[in-house]
Amino acid sequence: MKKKALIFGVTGQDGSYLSEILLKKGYVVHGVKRRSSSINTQRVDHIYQDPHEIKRNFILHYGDITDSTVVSKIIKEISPDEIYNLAAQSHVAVSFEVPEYTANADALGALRILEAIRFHKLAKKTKFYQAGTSEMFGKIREKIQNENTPFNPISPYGVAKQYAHWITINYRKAYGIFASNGILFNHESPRRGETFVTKKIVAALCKIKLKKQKTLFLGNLYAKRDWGHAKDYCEAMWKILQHKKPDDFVIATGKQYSIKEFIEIVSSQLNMKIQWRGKGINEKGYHDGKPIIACDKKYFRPLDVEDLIGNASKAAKILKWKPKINLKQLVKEMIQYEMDLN
Ligand code: NAP
Ligand code: F7E
Repeated sequence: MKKKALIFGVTGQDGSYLSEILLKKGYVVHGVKRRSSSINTQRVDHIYQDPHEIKRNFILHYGDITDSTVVSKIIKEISPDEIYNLAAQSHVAVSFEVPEYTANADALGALRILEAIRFHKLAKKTKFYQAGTSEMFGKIREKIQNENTPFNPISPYGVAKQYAHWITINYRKAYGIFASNGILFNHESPRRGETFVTKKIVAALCKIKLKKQKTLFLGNLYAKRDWGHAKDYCEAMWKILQHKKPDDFVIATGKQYSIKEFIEIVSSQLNMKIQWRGKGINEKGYHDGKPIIACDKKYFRPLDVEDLIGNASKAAKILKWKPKINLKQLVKEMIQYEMDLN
């Protein structure tokens, strides 16, 4: 019998890569999508429309992580071997605008799934993966963060995800559910949402190169992130649930770049030399004498996580996981995708 996986957040960046990975491994993949007034399945349409076997193994259900009735009903009906909770209001800046909704979806969403596993007596059958985040480290307490680094979240998103992290551990210990947390650092791809900084930079610089856009407006250029490729990180999610016991794992590359350095990597691959002039909000990036990058107050957050870099040696040792795609290769793939669109 084929294993059954259920993915909440199947229409997102990670949901789409994880679906592909699980289908290749022979799973039947059930995904939960939200009803929306415009199409929100672009990232998985290529799977759904595949005329071959893969289609029959990929089944979508309507649902919402804020609706415990439907969460419970879907879990009971499918009785999955593995559940991946990737559903979230995942934008940190937006979480300051919609903190209550973010808490409902990102914190209580995990609880709703865990309660359904417990209530339907699936504790011995269903494994649970919670999509935790480096944003929980917030204003960092250690220069390099690992599984033992204390959390110190500074956004409504980070606080909500911390609840989900601890409730996952609580249900593991209290009810013996195989419930594991990934603590994933930033991961990107051509399928990244348009308003996250890497996608925004790559898309805009490609358009500027093609003279279809004049200026890219950004916020904090000095924040540093540890960026990997979503495909590698989704493979890690699966490995986390295949480990012999439930546990928590940091997934990261161990390399860190600032937003400004990321811009320079992208612009150098596009053969565009950038010169920086000015300070603070007035800092600008010039190309061929023209200001193509500028700052806009609206892209600054009330509080920003400045400095993240992860140590994934536990995952390397126990799960034999290592990232395969480096930042330059990731940028190359993202540029290629944008150029093909233009
Ligand atoms: P994403 O592209 O924003 O995808 C989020 C998914 O959640 C989408 O399918 C979205 O559906 C769904 N969703 C949002 N609210 C929902 C609700 N109320 N009910 C049901 N589904 C809902 O995020 P991602 O980058 O793939 O990240 C996947 C997960 O990992 C998220 O939980 C995120 O917080 C976490 N994470 C991401 C990163 C990263 O760097 N990418 C790092 C650490 C952790 P729609 O398509 O309808 O919007
Ligand atoms: O911002 C700065 C911004 O929105 C990265 C999510 O997947 O990763 C992601 O959260 C940095 C921040 O990612 C703009 O201030 C400057 O310092 O791409 P981002 P994030 O906030 O790190 C974590 C691990 C998650 O879990 C989240 O779900 O870039 N920045 N200028 C900007 N950021 C954005 N979005 N837009 C700008 O114009």
